[in-house]
Amino acid sequence: MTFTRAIVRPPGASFAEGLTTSGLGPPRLDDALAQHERYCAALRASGLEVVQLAAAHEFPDSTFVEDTAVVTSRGAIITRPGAPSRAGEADAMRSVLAALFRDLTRIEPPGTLDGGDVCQIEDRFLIGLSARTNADGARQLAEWLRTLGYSFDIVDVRSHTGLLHLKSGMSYLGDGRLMVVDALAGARPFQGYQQIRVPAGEEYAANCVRVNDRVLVPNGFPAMETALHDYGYATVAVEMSEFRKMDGGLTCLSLRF
Ligand code: CIR
Repeated sequence: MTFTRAIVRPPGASFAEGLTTSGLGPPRLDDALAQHERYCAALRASGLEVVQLAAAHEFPDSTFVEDTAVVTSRGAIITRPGAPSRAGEADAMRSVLAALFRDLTRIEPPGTLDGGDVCQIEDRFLIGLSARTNADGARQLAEWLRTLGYSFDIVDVRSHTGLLHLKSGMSYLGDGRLMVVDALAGARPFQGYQQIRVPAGEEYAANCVRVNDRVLVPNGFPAMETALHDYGYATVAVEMSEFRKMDGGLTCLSLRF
C-alpha cells in the first residue's frame, strides 16, 4: 500500500484533560507539540503531503485523528467514536474529507466505531470489537467495505484488557507480515500472515506505521527496532512519550491514504 497524504491535528491546550488509563502522569503540552511536529516531519520525509487541521480546545483527544474516519483509496467513512467525549471530533474531519471524497458516508447510531480498531491489509480489513467499537458499528463498516470490493474479518479484543483498540496490539507491515503482541497471536484472522512477535516488555511498540519505504516506531523500544531491521525494514524512531501518557500510539496521530 502506497500513501501520498496524511491528515493530522496538533494537540490543543486541553490535551491533558483527555481520556487516559496509562497512569503515567499528565502530559506536557510543549513537549507534545514538539513531538507532534517531529511526527509530521517523519511523515513528510516518508513522502507524504501532510494536511493539518486546527487544534480543538473543546476536544482534548482530538489529536488522535485516526479514530474519526476510515480512509481508503476507494472511499472514506466518518466514524462515530465510542467515547461520548469524542463524539464531536468527527465534524472537522467531515469537512476536510468531503472535499476529497464525493460519496462520504458515516457510521450511524447505535453503531460506534473508532478508527484505531480498523487495520487495512491490502484488500482486506480487520475490524476490532473493543470497548469503543460495538457490533453494530463493525457491521456497518463491514457492509460499506463490501460495497467497495474489500473483504473483512472481525477480531474481538474485548477480553484483552490491556488493549484499547485492535491496533494497540498489532500492525500490518506490508509484505504479508504482521507485528503482533503475544496475546493476539493465536487470532484466527491472523493466520496466513507471517507474524513477528512484539518483544516482551515492548508491547507499546506493537502500534507502528509502515509508510512507504519506512516503518515509524516509537522511540525507546530497541528490541522491536532490531527485529524490524532483521527483516530488512528501515525504521524511524519518533518520541511518543506525551501521547503515550494519554493512551495514544503512532497510528492514531494521523490518517494516511
Ligand atoms: C482515547 O482514549 O480515546 C484517547 N486518549 C487515545 C486514543 C488513541 N487512539 C488510537 O489508538 N487509535
